[in-house]
Amino acid sequence: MSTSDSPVSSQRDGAIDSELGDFETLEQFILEQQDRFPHSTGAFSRLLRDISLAAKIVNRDMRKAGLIDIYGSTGETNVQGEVQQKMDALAHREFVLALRRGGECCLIGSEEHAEAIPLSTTSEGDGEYIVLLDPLDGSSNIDVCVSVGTIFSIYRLPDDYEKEEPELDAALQPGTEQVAAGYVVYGSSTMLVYTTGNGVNGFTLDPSIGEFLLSHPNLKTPDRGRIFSINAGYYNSFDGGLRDYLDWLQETDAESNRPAKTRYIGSFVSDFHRNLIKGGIYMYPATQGSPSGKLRLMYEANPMAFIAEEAGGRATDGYTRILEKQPEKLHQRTPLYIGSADMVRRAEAFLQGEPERV
Ligand code: P6P
Repeated sequence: MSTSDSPVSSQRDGAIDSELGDFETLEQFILEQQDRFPHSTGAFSRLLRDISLAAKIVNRDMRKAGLIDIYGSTGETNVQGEVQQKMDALAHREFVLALRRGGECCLIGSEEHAEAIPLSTTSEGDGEYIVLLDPLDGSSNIDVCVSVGTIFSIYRLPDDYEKEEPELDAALQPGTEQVAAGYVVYGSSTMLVYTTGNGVNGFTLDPSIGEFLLSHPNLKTPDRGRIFSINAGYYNSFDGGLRDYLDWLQETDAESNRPAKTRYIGSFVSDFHRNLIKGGIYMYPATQGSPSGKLRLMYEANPMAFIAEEAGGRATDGYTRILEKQPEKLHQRTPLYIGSADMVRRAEAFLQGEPERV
């Protein structure tokens, strides 16, 4: 009798199969994607590996934040004038360390650092990639166990860049020039979602083996949904067209599946991820407190806009496609309307005074 027929081995195999499943790891997926580009050197694959390593370390610390005294603030404020949380500083440090050690990144722009950070990495010279980073978005939610996230955007150092050491000007490229973008959501499970311009793929961390496993291949977002995410507390300071749009969403009309539902976590990554899967729109418009909006173009709006468009969605500032905005500063902000394409188009129509346009 072959062992594979014995009741014990078949039971054991069955248990093993159900445990491991036929999931593909992030590393295997990255290498497969690399094989599609015959001239690839593997540098980009190693860069993604470095980012996923830092994400696992941040995840590890996040899951025990209350036990290792990393709740609360550092007592500092970041370049945005916002109170810096201890986890913000820790996440920033982990990503910078991983990218420095990995040797594929030559410049980092981080929400947690006023200036761009050059990484002279190896004796053979610098890496060829630039990484823009929000190390931990929504971090004020950590102390109350609400999900948060990391957002990253990757550019190539321009071939004709002449300065010996890369500076900020090398990073100030429109979002259309991104070679990759992604986010990590530290939620009920930890997921890494990214695109390189060939669709969007989501990987769930299996902490028992320390691997991100392909759980959401070729993610597409619905053209419309029933969810809108906005801080309604600022309603009175919103543009009239936006107030009209919010009023429209809350009217009762069964044919157009209204009233819509409001869901607003206060963590952009979490609101974005839910809307990506279920359909919906996230809005952070210009307000009295944030006349240019609150979200940052380089390391929040652009990467998420790349992902949204790759998943069939849309992202604008109400008037201009996010990916086509020419950045002037590392930390510049932008109004942001992002998510299901039909919902973003309708928001634009209201903002532009043509509500009947769609
Ligand atoms: P408000 C977190 O600080 C953040 O940048 C986003 O993650 C979130 O959606 C937004 O700000 C929340 O801002 O003004 O509604 O508290």
